[in-house]
Amino acid sequence: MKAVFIIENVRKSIGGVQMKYDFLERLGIKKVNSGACFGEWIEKPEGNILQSINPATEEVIAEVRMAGSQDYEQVIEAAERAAVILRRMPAPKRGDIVRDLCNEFRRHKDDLGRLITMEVGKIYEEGKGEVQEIIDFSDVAIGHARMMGGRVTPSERPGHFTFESYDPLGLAEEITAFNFPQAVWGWNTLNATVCGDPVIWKPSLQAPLSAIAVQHICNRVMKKYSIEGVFNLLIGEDMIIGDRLVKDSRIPLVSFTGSTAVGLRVGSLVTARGGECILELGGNNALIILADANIDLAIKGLAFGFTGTAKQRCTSTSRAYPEEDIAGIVTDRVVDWCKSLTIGDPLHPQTQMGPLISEKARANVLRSVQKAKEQGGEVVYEGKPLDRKGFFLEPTVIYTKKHLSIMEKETFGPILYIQPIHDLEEGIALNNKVDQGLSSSLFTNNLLSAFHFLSAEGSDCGIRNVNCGTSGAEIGGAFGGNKHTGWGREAGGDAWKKYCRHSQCTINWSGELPLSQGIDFFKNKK
Ligand code: UN1
Repeated sequence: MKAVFIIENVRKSIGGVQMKYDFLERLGIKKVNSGACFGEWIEKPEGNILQSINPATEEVIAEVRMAGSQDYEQVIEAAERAAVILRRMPAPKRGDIVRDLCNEFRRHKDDLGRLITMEVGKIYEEGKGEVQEIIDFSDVAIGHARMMGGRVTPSERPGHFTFESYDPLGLAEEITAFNFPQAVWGWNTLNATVCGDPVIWKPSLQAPLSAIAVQHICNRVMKKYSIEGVFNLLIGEDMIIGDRLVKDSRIPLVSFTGSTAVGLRVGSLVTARGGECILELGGNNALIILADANIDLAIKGLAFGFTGTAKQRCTSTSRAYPEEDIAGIVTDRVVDWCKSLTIGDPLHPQTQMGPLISEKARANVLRSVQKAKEQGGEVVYEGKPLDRKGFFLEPTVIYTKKHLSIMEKETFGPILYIQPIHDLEEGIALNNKVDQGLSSSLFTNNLLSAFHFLSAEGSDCGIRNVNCGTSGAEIGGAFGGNKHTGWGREAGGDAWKKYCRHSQCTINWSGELPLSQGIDFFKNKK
């Protein structure tokens, strides 16, 4: 690959046509960046050089010098020192840090969104949406900082007072994927911060600049507080940095987002050393459409679900199950959508779908299409790679009357399977048939069907929607999946508790020592 540095164009361009890229400078991105930081950048980390590639142009945006073993130790030690300071800081004060961060994210939303677009290829609208997730979640986290109390429970013993207490856990490590290169850091970090845990972030090697830009923001905010080591970055190879982070018993909590295969291995390594995990792994999400549904809505839900973000969300829609009577019309409308879809430069305001992250990702989708054909799937719309630079691939739609084993596998790229169903029961059974259990949708205007789907006998996924698509969850709610999609929740709901040490506390002010369960241990000694 020819290394044409976009970042060099920035310098050449001052006053010239390439000025649109000057946002990279505003975000602190240089031609060669350090990939190790604990508030201060480690100037020359000892790891190899990593190139960040724009998947829409195949140009190198900038380079990163990755972290090595010495850098690792320096960062973890700074984080340990910060843990002592955060532990003493009242939670509402930790909320102030999040508020300051949030203000910076608001200020830089467009620039950060543009960087996401440039580095991972999602359209600018969605790039900004991702930053908005951090802003939205900041509000939730700031609220937690004043609200995250435990319950006071009535004691069974006279003169006793019992309550739950949530205290800082210690260090939290976050290993994130390319497809949400900032937001997933955001949910985890903002919860961790208000709970009092310094964070060590190992971002995807396919999106290092997004992480560096975020780290610059964190550094600026933390200068005001004169504390190092609260927000830390280690960009490094899996075998050098990732493996070490996962096995490091100084880090009690590991939040991992990525494939099921890797996630299950991370989970077993972390639990084997007594650590705790939040795992957000593969999705393979289904959308059921009953004959009574508003078809226009369902098609919109499907369209965003399988072509939004080039179907590279964990929540993207892979499988559509329309009732038999409407299967033909649903298929035709999905094909019409594919024909009308604007694919191209993700920075262009008209574009609806940008490139996939890499050539490997594109080849992987084409392989899945091939397998679906071999298994008897009928290709009703066959996506071709675009004849231009960049990893662009049109969507593919496969129609099948029977379940295909390829439908049990998540393909991270634009492929949709459509299988007609007899009724809701069959739709739910097929929805639940796969190992993954992240998101699910039902489109219907029938109240009974809606509640059935949302009941214990309905969808078994962590996210269950009626009349809205599988992707694009609001972040005030708990985010995560069941079965092979993961353990635990991130973002809203009760997810914050996972970042805390949990204690049940009792104070006895009775002057006696009554035992619980009514045990009279001292009856012979009165
Ligand atoms: C992911 O794809 O890893 O619900 C996260 C959504 C987004 C988050 C997706 N809020 O689609």
